[in-house]
This record gives sequence, structure tokens and C-alpha cells, in this order.
Amino acid sequence: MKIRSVEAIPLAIPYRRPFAFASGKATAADHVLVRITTDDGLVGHGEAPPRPYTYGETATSIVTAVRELFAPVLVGADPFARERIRADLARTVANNTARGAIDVALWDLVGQACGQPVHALLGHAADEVRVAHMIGLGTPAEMVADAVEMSDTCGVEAFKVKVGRDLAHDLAAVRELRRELGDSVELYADANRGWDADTAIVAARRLADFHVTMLEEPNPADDVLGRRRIVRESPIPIVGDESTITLGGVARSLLDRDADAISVKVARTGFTDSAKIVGLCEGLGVTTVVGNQIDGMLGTVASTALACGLRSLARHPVEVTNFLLMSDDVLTDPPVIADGRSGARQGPGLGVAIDPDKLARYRADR
Ligand code: MUC
Ligand code: MG
Repeated sequence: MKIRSVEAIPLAIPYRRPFAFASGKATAADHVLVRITTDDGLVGHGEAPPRPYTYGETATSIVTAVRELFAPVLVGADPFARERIRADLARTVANNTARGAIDVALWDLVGQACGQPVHALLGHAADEVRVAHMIGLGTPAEMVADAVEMSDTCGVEAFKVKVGRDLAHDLAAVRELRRELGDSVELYADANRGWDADTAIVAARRLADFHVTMLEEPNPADDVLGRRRIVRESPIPIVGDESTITLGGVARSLLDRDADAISVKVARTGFTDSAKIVGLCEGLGVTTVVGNQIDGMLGTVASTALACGLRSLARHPVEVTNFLLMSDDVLTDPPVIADGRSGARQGPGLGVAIDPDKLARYRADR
């Protein structure tokens, strides 16, 4: 089997409402759909969500990188040769979500060729996983309303709370969430690098009082000594996300004691490097959780497949609800969150199909 074509299709899909966090705000899904077609007619898909505040990519840069840098390397290659392709693509740096989407599309093709779903190819750790909902920044009342809606409608019992602003405001939101949701619900926090080290240390201690279980990216990790002080002083594990976006970056962060746990995201490391990161962390006894890049439906399906493939990931709630922010998307059958859980697709590859009418409606290049 050989790759015949690689396409990068920019989409523009409105959100029902913006999603805000300390390092930025997402107001619409300007994702790029990567479509890889083989000489025997198989079609694999991946999704790249541009996050300039994390990777420096835009929809335009993703389309350009796929078309001009990566497609020439991929056309003619065997989709099964993921290690060789990984080495070839690695000659171009950065462009993280462009690479992640290509890797997801390759696994989609491999699964279709084998007649196996991706989570089975990865190791079939589970057929469904618990879900965590990521609560964007807002007033305490707005954040509580978001959590209660997800609890009532989808049975969600774990939440990642955006913090990283004025500490008193953040703590007021966490206090109200704990009061409204009760003690049995899992809460963890993500500051998206919004605090300085001194504030972050105080915040970690106060969040622990509300039984918040983890704190993601409390300060910019480039404040190296500040981050080490936070990791040393914090009563709860510090999670790497923006500062641990590659296999090497994870290794450096863990060896430098800049993180206690790692968020793994198919949007940036696909399945191949996500599995390598999980293996590294398993060997070191470091917790890994599947994070959310405010993915669309396709990224959501891929994230669930990753978590259901690997035991270390299946143990923890998976952040796969924020596709619900979008007013629509291009999959024929949307992911379903029920009883606080998300199930792996049983069809070969990702088990997804693209609705041609919706693709025509939302593609931004025509
Ligand atoms: C996260 O964990 O940081 C923030 C920006 C983005 O793209 O994803 C969120 C989640
Ligand atoms: Mg994060």
C-alpha cells in the first residue's frame, strides 16, 4: 500500500460560545482536516486545531506545512512505515498539530487496512473510559452552571477547572464548584502558565484544601527555578502540558523535576509519539492523562481511542467533551458522552466517516 495524496482542508465552524483560559480564548473552530488517500483507495483522516499560544501554528501555517513540507515526504510512502515516516517528518521542527494530524490519519489507514480499530492496535486496554469536562474561565456562577449541565446531561463526574487569573477569583470559582458538585466529584486545575511562582505555590496549597487533585502548568516553565520551587513546594502533582509537547520535552521536564505528571494529546503527538511518551512515563512511574486541545469530533474520537488503547491512560478520566462547544462538525456520527463515559469506536481505524455536505459547507478554502 502506498500513499497517493495528502490534503490539508481548512475548516471554519462556529462555537456555541467562546472558550477562555489564562493563555488565550478560542472563539471558533478553524481546524485543518488532514486527508491521506492510498493507491488502493483507503482514506485516513486527522484533525489539526491551530493553537498559536501553545505551538505558534495557525490554520494557514498548518495547511502550508502539510502541503509543502510533509506531503512530499509522505506521497509514495507505505502508511505502515510510521517509524520511517516519523524520522522523515522530524527533519522539520515544530508544526506540532500538523504532525499530530498526519500521524492520526496514518493510524486510521493502518487500522482500515488491518480491519482493526486503533485502540485495539494500541493494546485494547478498555472499550470505554471515564470522561473529564474542561470548564473554561468565567464567573463562578457561569463555571458552576457549565459543570452542572455536563453532570446532569452527560453524567460527568470529573472536571478540569481553568484557573490562572486573579487568585481570589479562581479560588471563589473552585469553592463554588466544590460546594455545588459535592466531595465525590474529581476536580483538577489548569492555570495555562498564568501565575508567577510565588502565587502558584500559594494557589497549589489553597486548591489542595478543596481536594483539587492536580495542577497543570501553574507558571511559565521557562521560569525554570520558579517551576522547580513550585514542584517542590506543591502538595499536589504539577502536570506538564504546554511545556511537555514532545517526547524529548517530556524527558527533559521529568529529569529536571519540572513536572510530576504529563498531559498527552493526540492533537500534537498523534498515536505514535503519544504511545512513546506513555511508555517513558510508565517506566518512570509518572502519571499520564489524556488532555484536550479543544478538539473537534475527530480529535475527540482519536483521544478516546488513545485512552482505550493504553492502560496507563485508561485509568484516568479523559478530556473529551469540548467538541460540544462547536455548533456543528464534519463527522457523520458525532461522539456520544453518556453516564460520564466515552466509548471507543469499534469500526476499523478511527471508525469515522466525513459527511461530504458538511465538509462542503464548512471548508474555508472554497
Ligand atoms: C489545556 O489543557 O491547556 C487550552 C488551550 C487549548 O488549546 O487547550 C486548552 C486545554
Ligand atoms: Mg492544559
